[in-house]
Amino acid sequence: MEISKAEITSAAAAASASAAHNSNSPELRGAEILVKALQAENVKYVWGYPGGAVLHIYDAFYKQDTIQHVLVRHEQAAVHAADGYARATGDVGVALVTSGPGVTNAVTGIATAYMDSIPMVIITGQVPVPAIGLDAFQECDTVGITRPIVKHNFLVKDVRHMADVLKKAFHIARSGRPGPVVVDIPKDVSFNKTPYHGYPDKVEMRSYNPVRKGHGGQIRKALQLLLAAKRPYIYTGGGVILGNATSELRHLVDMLGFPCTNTLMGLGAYPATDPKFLGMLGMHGTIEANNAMQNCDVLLAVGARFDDRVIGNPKHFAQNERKIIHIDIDPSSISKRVKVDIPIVGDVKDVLTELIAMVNESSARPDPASLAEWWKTIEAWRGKECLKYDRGNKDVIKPQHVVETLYEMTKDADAYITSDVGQHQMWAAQYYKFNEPRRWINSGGLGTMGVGIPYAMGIKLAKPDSEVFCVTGEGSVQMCIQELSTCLQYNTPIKIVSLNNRYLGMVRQWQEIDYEGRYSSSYMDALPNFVKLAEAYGHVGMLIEHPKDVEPALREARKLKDRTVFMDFRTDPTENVFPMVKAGKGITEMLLGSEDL
Ligand SMILES: Cc1cc2nc3c(=O)[nH]c(=O)nc-3n(C[C@H](O)[C@H](O)[C@H](O)COP(=O)(O)OP(=O)(O)OC[C@H]3O[C@@H](n4cnc5c(N)ncnc54)[C@H](O)[C@@H]3O)c2cc1C
Ligand SMILES: Cc1ncc(C[n+]2csc(CCOP(=O)(O)OP(=O)(O)O)c2C)c(N)n1
Ligand SMILES: [Mg+2]
Repeated sequence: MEISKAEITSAAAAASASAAHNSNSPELRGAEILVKALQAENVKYVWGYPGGAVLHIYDAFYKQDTIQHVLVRHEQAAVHAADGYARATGDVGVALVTSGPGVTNAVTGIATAYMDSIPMVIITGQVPVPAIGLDAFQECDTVGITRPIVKHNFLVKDVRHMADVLKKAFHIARSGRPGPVVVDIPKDVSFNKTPYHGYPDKVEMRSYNPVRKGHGGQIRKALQLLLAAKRPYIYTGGGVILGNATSELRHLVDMLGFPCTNTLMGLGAYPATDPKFLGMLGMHGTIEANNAMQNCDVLLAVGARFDDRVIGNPKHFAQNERKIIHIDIDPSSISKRVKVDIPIVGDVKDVLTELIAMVNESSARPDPASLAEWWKTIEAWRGKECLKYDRGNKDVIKPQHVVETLYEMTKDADAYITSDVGQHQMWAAQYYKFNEPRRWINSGGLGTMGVGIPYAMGIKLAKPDSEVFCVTGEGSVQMCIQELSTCLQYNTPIKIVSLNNRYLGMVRQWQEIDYEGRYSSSYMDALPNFVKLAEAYGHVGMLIEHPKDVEPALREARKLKDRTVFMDFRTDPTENVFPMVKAGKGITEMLLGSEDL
């Protein structure tokens, strides 16, 4: 996104001029202005890791007591924890890292947030302005490195710009299509003083004005299409959650009686236990969700971006000439991968509110006979029960059984579920029925192994009375396992549900299907003793090897409210995730079980 640096400079110059006239303005260091800005933005937690370039900032943190700094064990986890906090609360997540290696360690976290459009501000230390470009100690080109993975980034070269830049950073992060914003602060800028005349209360950027309200004419056209549809389908994604529009979505779906699906990022936007919900769609979606996508005649896409994991082979998807309506706040998301008929650029909450008002005003309703016929077809697909598995197995723990048991035990509880990346992530998405938004926290776009523990600890800090479970695999969990130490220091007792299949299971599954079972480097040998490892970090470890022990173990772990518990479930190493659409196939060309291999 382009925001002219001149705008920032001129605003800052005006600000400093007005400050010069105001002799009462106190002189503050850049680091102190940063703290004031974070306080003005109501920031309660910052996850970070210190180093030379940010020592003035850490000193300013030491002198205040409204913001809690959480010292993580690796910068990647600082960004993930702040990201998890943002996903669960809807607030901007804030992380702080030092220059050079602090920044490069944070890159994975920033890219993860960027791919899923998560509002974040990442403060990075930089070498002093005169040293920039001189291969200074711990120097790296943060603005250059992060440019492709941020919504925007700033290098603050003058302390007089500090307050203004931070105001803009928070505004950009949370408005429009949200995303991470990096603010790179050289050490001398955090040390230098300038008169401080308060945090700006308004932000104006000529070059950045995201549209909220959709075009009335387009919404009306969409309504006409929807009401005339014979086989309508509502496909919704992360945008509904990001835009806090779940109640509007539910209202619309209920009014129309249409079938509805969510992407991996949209789970919880529509209640999974409602019969109008067909389950997740896509590569590991249900038969009914994928078949409805392929066979509908009018598709309403709401805050979803037609990801390749969702539409499969675009040629196959295009075989059906359905009419597509697409609501998205980001014009660049529209017709990016799939050509749409009625684009509506706007905020999902505003647009759905208007659409609902128009439905209310209109006396027309979808033809009940066609809709009933469509539902009959869908129920036949649903009748195939594509998520059934060997439920009664008494010998080996089926991973699906662990997730289903967790769901049954916590469905009425105040619970958050994070996950890592792999088979376990898909089983969690398929078998845990999310009825509320912001309860399912995972990395969809970048698919970053290692997010599970940091996400969970970020959420637990903000929601101390909620139960937070991290469904993970023995591969992923080792990527940020050092954060068990942070969990102890900050008393964030989380419950780790590790589906330990001794394999990089998702890789093994692809090797089984596409590489004739040549399991090249996907077996996890020499795993640590996770029980002892958990204990070494001061937590509780449990080894669960038999199906009959699954439920008692989860019950026992939940009782240990104040302890972090690592549950090492030894699951079936040969289990695969079904349904599955192989790469290059159409979304209805699903493998339904091992008999299809
Ligand atoms: C192992 C693995 C397997 C996967 N398999 C699947 C699968 O089977 N099915 C699946 O669905 N995904 C799957 N994914 C996830 C997939 O890669 C994508 O992350 C996901 O499909 C994208 O979801 P989304 O379309 O909802 O987009 P998001 O990334 O959530 O994007 C949200 C969209 O909403 C828009 N938006 C944001 N805010 C607003 C607002 N206020 N108003 C309007 N619009 C807004 C944005 O501009 C954007 O276009 C898998 C990921 C992994 C790692
Ligand atoms: C950082 C990172 N490296 C590699 C991958 C590729 N990858 C996707 S799933 C997976 C295996 C995950 O193994 P595990 O955590 O044990 O989960 P399982 O699939 O066995 O449930 C790998 C290596 C990734 N997504 N992220
Ligand atoms: Mg595994």
